[in-house]
Amino acid sequence: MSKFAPVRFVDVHLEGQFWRERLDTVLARTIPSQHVQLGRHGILESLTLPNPPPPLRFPRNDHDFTVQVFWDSDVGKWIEAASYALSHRRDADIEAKIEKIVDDLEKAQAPDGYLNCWYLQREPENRWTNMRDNHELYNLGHLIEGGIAYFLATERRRLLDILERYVEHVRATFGPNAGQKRGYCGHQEIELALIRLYHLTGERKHLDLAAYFIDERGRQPHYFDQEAAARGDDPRDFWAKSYEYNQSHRPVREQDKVVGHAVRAMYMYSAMADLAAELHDDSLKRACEVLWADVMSSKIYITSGLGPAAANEGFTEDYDLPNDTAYAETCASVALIFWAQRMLHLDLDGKYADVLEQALFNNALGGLSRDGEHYFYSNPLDSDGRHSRWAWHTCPCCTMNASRLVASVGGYFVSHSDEAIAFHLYGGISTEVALKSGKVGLREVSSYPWSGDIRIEVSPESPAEFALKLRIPGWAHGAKASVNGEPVATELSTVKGYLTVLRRWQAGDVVDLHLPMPAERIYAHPSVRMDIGRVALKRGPLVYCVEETDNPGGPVQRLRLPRQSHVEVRQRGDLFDGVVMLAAEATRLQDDGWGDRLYRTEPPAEDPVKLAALPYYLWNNREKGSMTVWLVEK
Ligand code: FUB
Ligand code: ZN
Repeated sequence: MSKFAPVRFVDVHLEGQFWRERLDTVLARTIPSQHVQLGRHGILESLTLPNPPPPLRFPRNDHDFTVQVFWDSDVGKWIEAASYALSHRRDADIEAKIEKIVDDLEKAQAPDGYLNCWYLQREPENRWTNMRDNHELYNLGHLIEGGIAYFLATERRRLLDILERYVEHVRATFGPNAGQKRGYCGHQEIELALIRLYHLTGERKHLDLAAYFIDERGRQPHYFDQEAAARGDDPRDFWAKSYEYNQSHRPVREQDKVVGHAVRAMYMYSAMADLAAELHDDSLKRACEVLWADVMSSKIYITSGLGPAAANEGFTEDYDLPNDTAYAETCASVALIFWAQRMLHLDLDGKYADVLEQALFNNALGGLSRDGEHYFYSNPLDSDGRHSRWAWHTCPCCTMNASRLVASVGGYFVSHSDEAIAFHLYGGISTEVALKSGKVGLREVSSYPWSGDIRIEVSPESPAEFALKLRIPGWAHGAKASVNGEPVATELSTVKGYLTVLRRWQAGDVVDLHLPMPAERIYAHPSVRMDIGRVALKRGPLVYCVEETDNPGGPVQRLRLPRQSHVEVRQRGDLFDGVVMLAAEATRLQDDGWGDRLYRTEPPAEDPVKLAALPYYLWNNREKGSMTVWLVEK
């Protein structure tokens, strides 16, 4: 297995305009405004265990469920995102806000270490009785990730200490021994958090507990059946009807189809990939590869959205990818990025980085507005104009997934082993990497994703031989590279999506990489019935859409793009601080002369128009209006 590990985001300086702007927006606007929203919606107050508890803000639904059971996770995710922000720039006000939360959690913690504010406040006698639905370990997982991030940013370990006490309580509660529960959480997340805790502390017991939860999942007799019976419920009354919903229908190594709730699935696969790497477990690696192949061959949107259905917030049948009703939750794409990064470090294969990049620049980035204070939860690829960003949500999970992703995005650019450096993403960064041969300064200069012209300055502290691996994205045909002006045999030296330049490097060496970025037409497999006769536009990693704001005159669904029409690339310096748009001659169906008829024998007239397409992630940042990704092609 490859020994590549990512360079941490704190060690990667974002210098390019694209990511600098997103990061500054998240630091200055998203993180503070999210704290305001957590306060406004009663989430911060819930940590103080008000007695008597206030009425529910979100009454229990028909399945007796309220999103308030996972409010602790929203706090954990905010701490994580805010701490990533602190790693970039200390901020006394944000730190005071986190300290207040830590005070509340410290006071709330039960003497035995248990710490779940919902149960402590509202049903203390029922803890650990409904693992299937009530997110107790999911909440802990997000708090752990927050505690780790806060410790790394500030070296303050009070929150981590509180959570480690809680983890000890969990370790005593769950396990194979007499008196322990052989359970696991209905919403995976604790597993990857425990692995991160293991990485931080080096304590093997955290890795073992993560492995226990993964190995136990889906075993018979089924824990969720037993637990339901113990509650006096009939397990058959489970609203989702199948344990595919939470990927506990079979032991994880026997799962070969991606099913159920998309976020749960992606968090679980991320943990499986982590465990495969840590434990050299080929059966887990193989399961991940099979699941990866399944989702990539028939269940992912062109924008890397996952999970078409709102009913289970997840997957349905193969090729079922409706555009206007696409759920494609922002959280699921962020979690796909986690999984893809872990797969990439199991096996340095550009196919994983391609998906990571595709998710990042399209579905995931689309989840956060330009102003940094509005969000998409679901990310349809077609809208009649009614789908709009919101400032907060009854279920705010996606908001902090967007902020924690952007605040730590530097961690996805570069990896290294003892003798090699690998660039996965481009966009203007500088960093320093420690190889066996010594330190190497790296500066990558580009305006990626707008341009594929990339320059990398390599500065070892003393001349040394090592391999520099540059990702050649799957979409880049005819890439060219040179070192100090001397061409490199790019095609010959590219294996599994990475161009390897092995040489004795010295300070001042410069690599130029050219990734051609023409506008491309993309077609879906004919089994995707919704996209038959349609075409999408793409350039580099960016999927484009047509939005009514740029194409006034009625719903954009009436536009038709002739197959022969040349798609031009247009710089627009005046829009969103600079953006590359696409333009093409097209036609628009007219409704003149239809009167009140719904059907007629003559087709509608068409007028010529110039179509303008915008990167998908930027849509709905101006006036409301219709939008579509898949255009009718004629
Ligand atoms: O259940 C916690 C989170 O809320 C899930 O990950 C999202 O899909 C949303 O349902
Ligand atoms: Zn979400």
